[in-house]
Formats: sequence, structure tokens, C-alpha cells
Amino acid sequence: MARVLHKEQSEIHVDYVNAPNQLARGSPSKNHTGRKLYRLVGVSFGLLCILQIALNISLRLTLCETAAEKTNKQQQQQQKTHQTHHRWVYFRPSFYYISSIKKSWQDSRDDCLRRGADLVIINSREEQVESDNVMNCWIGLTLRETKGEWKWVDGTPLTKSYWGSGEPNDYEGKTEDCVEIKFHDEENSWNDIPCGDQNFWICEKTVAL
Ligand code: GN1
Ligand code: CA
Repeated sequence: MARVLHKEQSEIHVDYVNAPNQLARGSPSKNHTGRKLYRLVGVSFGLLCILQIALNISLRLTLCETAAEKTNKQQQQQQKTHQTHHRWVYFRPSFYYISSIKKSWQDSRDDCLRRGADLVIINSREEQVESDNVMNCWIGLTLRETKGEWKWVDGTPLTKSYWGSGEPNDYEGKTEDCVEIKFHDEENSWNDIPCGDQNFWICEKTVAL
């Protein structure tokens, strides 16, 4: 193998004959590569740590957000439930809801049905007196599709009635097939009016307590 070509080179370059010994001790270039490798491993590890921390933070933030969203949703649901129930009043044995807007008889009934109730059926004097605190409210009594017989929304026929004076009268030849409580504070307070008229309404929900 090449020993030394020039004198200068012999001063500068390593004698290959001695190379195995030098390798055993570890050459400077090998040391350099090793350091590079250590540095690379170190940097990679550092990067991995940073990535892990970032992941942890983002995961925690997401979980916190999800928990906050859940609490928010629960609160909204509670609020909604409260809003839908706070206008119900209890009068044994039922809960009553008095609307704050007006609708036709059928639309009013549909609203009650959506609330798990139906238009009020008055089957006691107490119930009539209690319902009489309102004016112009639909009740669950109709002639519609009943072959001329007054019937409650549960299909039972009318036995005890509380018609106002002169009612029912199909006023001025109009078809007045639905019933409202018309006269405030009078026991005989019912009036027949056209089912398409706009009125407030009373829903009744019977619940076993
Ligand atoms: C009449 O005038 P008013 O609205 O109080 C009528 C009722 C009718 C109603 C129709 C004594 O009541 O029977 O259903 O119009 N009252 C009388 O709008 O005839
Ligand atoms: Ca009438």
C-alpha cells in the first residue's frame, strides 16, 4: 500500500501502516460522526417531546371544550324544559296550560298534542269554575265530524254543559262547530264559534302523581 509519497505528506497524513492502531483508538472523523449521530438522536428526542407536549395540550383543550359544550347543552336543555313547563298549573287531577298566542281550534289542539296533552275536557263543576278564569279560550268540545252531536276530544259525548245565555246558536247562520270559554267569571260561559277563528286555548294533561 502507499506508504508516504512526499515528505510533507508524511508530516501531514497518517501512515496507513499505523492505521489499525489509530482506528482502535478512534479516529477523529469517526468521533465526529458519532457526535453528529448523538446530536441527531438528541434533537429527534427533543422534537418528539415537544410533539408529545403539543398533542397533550391540544387533547386536553379538546376534552375541556367537549365537557364545556356538554354542560352548556345540558343547561340549555334544562332551560328549555323549564320554559315549556313553567306555564303549566296543577289543579287536581290534571296540569293545565294556557296559551299566550291565538290559533284555530285544530291548530290549538295540535299544539296540545305536541305537548303530550289535549284540549281541556271539562267534566266537573270545579274544573269549569277553574277554567272560567280565562276568556276566549278553546276547549276540547266540538261538533266537527261527530254527526251533529257535541263531543269531547276523547270521543265522549257531552253530558253536563255550561253554555252562555242563548248559546249554542250558529250565530247569523254561520257554522259554529267549536267551543270557547267566552265569559270571564260566569259559570255558564261557553260559546260556539267557527273552528277557524283565532283564539287562545287550554291544554290539559292528566298525570299519575
Ligand atoms: C256574538 O258579539 P259577540 O262576539 O260577543 C254572538 C255569539 C257568536 C259570536 C261570533 C249573544 O258574540 O254567539 O258566536 O258573535 N253572541 C250573541 O263571533 O249572539
Ligand atoms: Ca255562538
